Amino acid sequence: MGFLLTKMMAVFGDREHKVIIVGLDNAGKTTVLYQFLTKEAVLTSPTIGSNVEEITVRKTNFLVWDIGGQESLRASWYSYYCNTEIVILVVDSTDRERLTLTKDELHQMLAHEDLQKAAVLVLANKQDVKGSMTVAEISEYLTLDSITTHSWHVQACCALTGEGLPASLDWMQSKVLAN
Ligand SMILES: Nc1nc2c(ncn2[C@@H]2O[C@H](COP(=O)(O)OP(=O)(O)OP(=O)(O)O)[C@@H](O)[C@H]2O)c(=O)[nH]1
Ligand SMILES: [Mg+2]
Repeated sequence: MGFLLTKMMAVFGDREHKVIIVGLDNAGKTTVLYQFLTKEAVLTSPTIGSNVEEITVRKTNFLVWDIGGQESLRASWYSYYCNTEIVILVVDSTDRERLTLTKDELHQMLAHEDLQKAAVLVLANKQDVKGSMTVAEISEYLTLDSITTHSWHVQACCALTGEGLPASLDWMQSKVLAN
């Protein structure tokens, strides 16, 4: 019976793994979501509420929620946390002024009880812009090395071209398959 179930899961795919995409407004979250889905850059406008899409990576199904990042919306991020396996934090690598704010949001999120088992993927987005912060700079500002309670990974990317996003999906898949 166990063998049959394993076979069926291999053929029809696994259950859905919940992912949330968070980050400040204008970070590029919606662009990331639709680049994951369509492999193209879409025209976006600020997200009021959320978008949700199913994304399949070699038979691993993710249900991906892209949540609006404007200040007034951040207070309700927590309502999306329940059962989340992966948190994607999108950072605008050109936005040096608000990196402290992103750091505060990240560490506040990690303290939430509904995210205790979640893994964190930090996307250093907008790497195409000249003078954008490097992965090393962002990791240092966000004090990622101090995170010992959650599994985390940081990835440089450009959501407009999709560069760095296939590697992100590979990491996400390896995380959920390891659980
Ligand atoms: N240069 C550059 N621009 C990007 C990149 N990713 C997104 N953008 C642009 O950044 C702007 C904001 O992108 P969105 O995806 O709407 O940002 P968001 O994080 O969803 O914003 P909210 O919904 O308000 O929280 C848009 O003009 C995008 O085209 C990137 O990698 N490089
Ligand atoms: Mg958006």
